[in-house]
Amino acid sequence: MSKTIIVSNRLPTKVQRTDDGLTFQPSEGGLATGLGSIYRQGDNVWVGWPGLFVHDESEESFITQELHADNMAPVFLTEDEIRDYYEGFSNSTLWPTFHYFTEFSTYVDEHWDAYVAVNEKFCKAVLAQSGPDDIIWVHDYQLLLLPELLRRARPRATIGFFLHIPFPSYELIRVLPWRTELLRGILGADLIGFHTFGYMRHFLSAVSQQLGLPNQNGQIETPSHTVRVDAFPMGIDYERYATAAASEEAQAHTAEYRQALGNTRVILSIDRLDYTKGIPQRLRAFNELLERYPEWRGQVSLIMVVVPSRDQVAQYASLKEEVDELVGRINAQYRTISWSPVHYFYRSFPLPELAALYAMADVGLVTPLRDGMNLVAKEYVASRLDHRGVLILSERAGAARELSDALIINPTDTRALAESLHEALVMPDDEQERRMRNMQALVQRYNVFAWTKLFMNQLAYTKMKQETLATANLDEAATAMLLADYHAAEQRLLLLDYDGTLVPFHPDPTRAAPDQELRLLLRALTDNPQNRVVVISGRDRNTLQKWLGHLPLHFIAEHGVWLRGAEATEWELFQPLRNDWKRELRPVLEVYVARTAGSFIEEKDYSLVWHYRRADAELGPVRARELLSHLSFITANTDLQVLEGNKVLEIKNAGINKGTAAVRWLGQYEPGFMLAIGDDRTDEDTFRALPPEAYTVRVGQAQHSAARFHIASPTDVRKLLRQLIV
Ligand code: GDG
Repeated sequence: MSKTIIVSNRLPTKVQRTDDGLTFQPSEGGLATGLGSIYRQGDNVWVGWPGLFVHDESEESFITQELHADNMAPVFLTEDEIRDYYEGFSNSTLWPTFHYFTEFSTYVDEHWDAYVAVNEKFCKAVLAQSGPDDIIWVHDYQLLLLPELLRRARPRATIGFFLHIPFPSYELIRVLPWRTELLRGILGADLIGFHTFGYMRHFLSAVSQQLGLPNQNGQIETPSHTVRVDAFPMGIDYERYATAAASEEAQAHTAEYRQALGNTRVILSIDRLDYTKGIPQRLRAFNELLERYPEWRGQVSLIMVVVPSRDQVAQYASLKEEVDELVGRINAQYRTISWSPVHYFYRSFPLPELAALYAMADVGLVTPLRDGMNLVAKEYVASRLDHRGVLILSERAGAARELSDALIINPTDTRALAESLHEALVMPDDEQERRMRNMQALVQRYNVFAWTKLFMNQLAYTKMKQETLATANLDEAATAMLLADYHAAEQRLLLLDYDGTLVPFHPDPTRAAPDQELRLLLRALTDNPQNRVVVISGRDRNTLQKWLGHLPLHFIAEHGVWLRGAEATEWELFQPLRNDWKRELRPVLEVYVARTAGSFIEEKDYSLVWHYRRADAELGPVRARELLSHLSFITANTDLQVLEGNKVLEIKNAGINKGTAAVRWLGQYEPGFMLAIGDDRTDEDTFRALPPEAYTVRVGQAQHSAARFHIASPTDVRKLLRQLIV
């Protein structure tokens, strides 16, 4: 039976060295709770760093044993690794870049090297725990390379990846020197999850522009597998916060705070110290409120909990200074003997105290400049047992996509934010209740358990679909069978597509001429009198003639329009065809060339092709869709057909395709062995036209293919063909 392995930078337990020896403190984080239901079951396990440095082996094996009993497996990291991989690459390169703070990003090769090495270390640790068919769920930005490393080692494994922080626009990703490796790393997964649709869109766009891999409804075909990308907004453990707020302990704290604050209204903010959280912006807005609405002086306080974090990184130290100074200035200016404008805590609180603060706050103020999701906003909602209170939420937190009943603000708009604070403080009770109840219903339903279940179900479904739709890999066993049938047959027919099959795609199609290796290979195949080798291509006959005409090959050109036998000197038309329509349609294509830099028209005898491989990676497919719909309109009720190929649209006579042409060859020759290899939709016609015993092979990873097998690349195609000539 397969088991499930969770992987994240940190384990859900913090191991600490104290005077009394080692302590094991379970983490209270939302992720740990949500995934608790998974990793604690059966043989499942959570792999991650236990949070301390270990220098002797006996301590290491003690910690390993203790954690093992709780279904955890530690990855021990050194001080240097934490400095370079965690504080360096993760928190000083990826964190600022992914949160749109490129000005804080550092680009240090040694940090990258450490990042690669630690991801490899995690890979080893996961492999030690897992078998070939296990389910592995990797979390967050510290482990972006891990999915791909795991895929290489365990091609059949089911791998999920979830990013907890934003995925930014490609314009930021492209700044990273290691962008290609990072994107490839993530693409090792079968299912990739983000908090919002916007992050997902940015990722798909980056993959398309950086790696040239398009997507269809969030599905990307990589050479090795199909990847699904989707949005899974993370939730919280709703009951945990609702119960904590209702607990006697929390209520005692509330009473205590209330007594100290008197009738003062409370605005609450809680976050880790981070430049992404908009802490200074929030203080400026509060200051603005007191300036614009003097009536609130003495009436409302901001309780601001800031949890110390990452104090090793320079920007965090200067942010701390800025916050200290702003708080000092506001308090110095407005404080009275009986009232403090800002109650500032630079430490963390135990849950019952936190719950008491949530439960009593009139306003929950969440103002990040960027935030993947922001769970504090949801926790505030879950804690309001009286259905009162107003949430003010930054439009740039992932949570804003769901919590539309909050007052959604732009955190840099100080005046508007001050106005929202005022609006929240004067909001009538019934409106507060209506908004709060709506948000509570949503946060309760889409809680962290629902999130975990949805992701795991989608992961299983993605894998199941891959397996049912995918063609079989032409692996060693299948190749051996193919070779045996090939050798046993007296007559063999090989139908070989050209571009994307015998040669890789070239940005300029006129420069994809056969290299010497290919010419020799084709020569050797045709030297065997038992073989009949047909190059079956969409290219025009003159190009095929020029590039390969000197070899005793048979040809099908223009997707079946022209045929030429190896002995023949002339090309023959498959059937009489018209081409006067080209005069009318060419100007339409020219309009699209004029509007799409890099695209161009190829004219063949009986077809017109619009190529967009060299156009902008995002614009090309958009224009192609537009042109396709335009052409479908013009060609309706004619005998023309518009064909979508690999970054091309081709207009041609209907009813003629590679398949119909291939069948003619078949009828004339009656081979005992048939092999057809091709890489795109036009080759599907060939696959479908052949009898079931034929070896039909699609290049690349394709779902919904009529081929029996797939093979990774033109390099592998050549390798296979070489095996036929020995
Ligand atoms: C990432 C993304 C995304 C805070 N102070 C105290 C305390 N906390 C708890 C909160 C909350 C958690 O810390 C913070 O949650 P966030 O959602 O703000 O962010 P992170 O976990 O840092 O980071 C973020 C999240 O992943 C999940 O995907 O939402 O966008 O950056 O749970 O309650 N808890 C206690 N005392 C405190 O003083 N007990």
